[in-house]
Amino acid sequence: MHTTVAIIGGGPAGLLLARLLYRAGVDSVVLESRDRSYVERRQRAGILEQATTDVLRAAGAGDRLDREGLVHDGIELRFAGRAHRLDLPSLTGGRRVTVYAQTEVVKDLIALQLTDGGPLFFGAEVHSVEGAEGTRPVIRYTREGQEQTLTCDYAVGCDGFHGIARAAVPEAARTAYERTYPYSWLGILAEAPPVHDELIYAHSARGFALASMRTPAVSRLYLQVPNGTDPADWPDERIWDELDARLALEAQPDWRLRRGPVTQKSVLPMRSWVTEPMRHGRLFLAGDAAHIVPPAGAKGLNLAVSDVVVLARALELWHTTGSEALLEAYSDTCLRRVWRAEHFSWFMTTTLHTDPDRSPFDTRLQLAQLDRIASSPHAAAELAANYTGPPLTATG
Ligand code: RFL
Ligand code: PHB
Repeated sequence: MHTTVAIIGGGPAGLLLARLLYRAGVDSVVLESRDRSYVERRQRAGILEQATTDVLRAAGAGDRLDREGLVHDGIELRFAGRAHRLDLPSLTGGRRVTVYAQTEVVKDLIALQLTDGGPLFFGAEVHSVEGAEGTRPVIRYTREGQEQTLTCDYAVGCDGFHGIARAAVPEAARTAYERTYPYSWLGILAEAPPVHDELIYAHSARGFALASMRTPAVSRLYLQVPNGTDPADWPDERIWDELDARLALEAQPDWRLRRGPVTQKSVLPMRSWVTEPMRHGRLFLAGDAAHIVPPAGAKGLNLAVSDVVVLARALELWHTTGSEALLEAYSDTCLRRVWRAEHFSWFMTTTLHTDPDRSPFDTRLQLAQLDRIASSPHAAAELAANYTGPPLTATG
């Protein structure tokens, strides 16, 4: 089989790329190793930047997003027992974010692709990408126990951090930049209405906590925990008690989260990581296959979306005119936005978490920084601009 663009991975990056290419009249095939229900259920991101919702709408995937997505005009920072709201539109000239789970984005894109789009194969595990330096890369994969090959004009690795596409770039041709952190997140999904109508990011001496949501009836909550934590050591009541303690407000001693049945519980390590360049010959990397951010900045899914928007435009230009100009620029164009998001995600992480090796001096610096954000419109505007994300322009 031959296709114009072979897409490895059917997460948000691969699915949206397929959608954008289909609308631009460029053939593609998506190869996804997992089955459909696994991909649709994987609990991950929750916050979509304005540019991301604009792209999803323009791609025809905006109907349910517009009906069910929760548009948020603010976030709350809690530290030193006090709450400070950042009003996103007034700080950014009108930009907002939307709470709409990655699971729902993925469901919408899969449904569209299967009813009106190119081939999307589940259970198709790619083993290798060969010939990226030539004119016709070859993808080898297994599906239904059969070894298969797919040739293409361009291959795109949208196969996430643990994918195989990156390995097709010789080690000498790539550089990785990495930072790990001495803490993880314990995340739960609970059938309990969110306690507040906006997200709460809390700094406390006991560690970071985040109160997010999925729907008006479902909360998504996170606690900073040590690396290597076993979720079994955190019975539900212990989690709720700890969340209450970390989110406590001095002026409202009776403030408590609303509790409900916990339906999912997992521990997520965090890391910052970028591989450069994001292209090798006719192989491109997009989304988590090329870069990872710690989740406190809510940027991972949004970066995956901005990468594939840039790539779809570049492939469309090549397809209609033969010009490779935008393909040549792809890596540099994306990396600019990627490094901005890396910096912001690192900043949110290190400002809000309790480092086990911190000194009291470090904690005072964190509090001084948070106080600056709460009291200076300039500092607040900088955070709000990063949180809502820059617009997607022709140059990324
Ligand atoms: P994905 O979603 O990992 O998809 C990769 C797909 O490739 C498939 N695959 C293969 N297929 C074929 N052959 C192979 N050999 C393959 N190897 C892998 C996999 O099965 C999978 O389906 O990468 P993608 O598309 O780049 O999307 C990236 C996002 O998933 C990720 O950045 C976000 O979830 C990060 N993230 C957040 N991002 C946000 O923008 N806002 C948030 O609020 C946010 N919160 C989060 C997050 C990530 C989290 N975790 C679990 C790390 C919260 C959490 C807890
Ligand atoms: C989430 O709802 O999963 C979420 C929200 C904001 C973040 C990270 C995760 O910064």
